[in-house]
Amino acid sequence: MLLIRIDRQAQLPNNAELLDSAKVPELNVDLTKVSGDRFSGLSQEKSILERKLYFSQKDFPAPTPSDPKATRTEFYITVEPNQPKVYDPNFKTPDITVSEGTTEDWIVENRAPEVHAFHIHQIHFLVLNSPESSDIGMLRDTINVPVGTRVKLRMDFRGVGKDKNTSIAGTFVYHCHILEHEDNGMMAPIEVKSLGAKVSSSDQVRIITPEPPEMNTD
Ligand SMILES: [Cu+2]
Repeated sequence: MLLIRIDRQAQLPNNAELLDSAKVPELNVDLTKVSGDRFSGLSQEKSILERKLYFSQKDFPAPTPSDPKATRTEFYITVEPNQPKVYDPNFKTPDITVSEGTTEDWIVENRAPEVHAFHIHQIHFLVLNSPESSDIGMLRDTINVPVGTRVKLRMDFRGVGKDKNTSIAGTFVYHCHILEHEDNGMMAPIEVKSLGAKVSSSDQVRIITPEPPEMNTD
């Protein structure tokens, strides 16, 4: 199985948490030449659903004796038509539920006054559109979304590869890759429902985790 991890995060303003992955050499993938792995043919897949997500944030007064004008900021990543809320680690219901075996197109907008970076665990996406033209056509798990712009991503929930030894079923998170934002609410859970019948009991099912060891919640 070929695992492709592509990170281009050096341009992030707050990259203290990203030093390790920033050293990962960039990998340019010719999609037409990728075959026999779980990313094969993603550009030709038909998206079953388009979702719109957006980054936003809100400041609240948080005066202290030394700084009566101090504020704190809540950060949100929201899927329409939900209302913005900070991440609840004790969530009962995931914000998004998808079926393994599908692909979806997600538009991620930045409606906040600063840059945010969309990052998802467990899967990768194909960048269909981005204000950064060099992002387009790349397989990524992280992408910068500059202020007032949007990206369009083909999310690869196909999971079970042709060799049927991989599965991405389960619950995991997507979040802003800037640590301060993620820690202050900009994260949400997604559940990938198992393909079930398509994976027989004789198949060896293994959860793959494309995340390298990183600091903090990643
Ligand atoms: Cu952010």
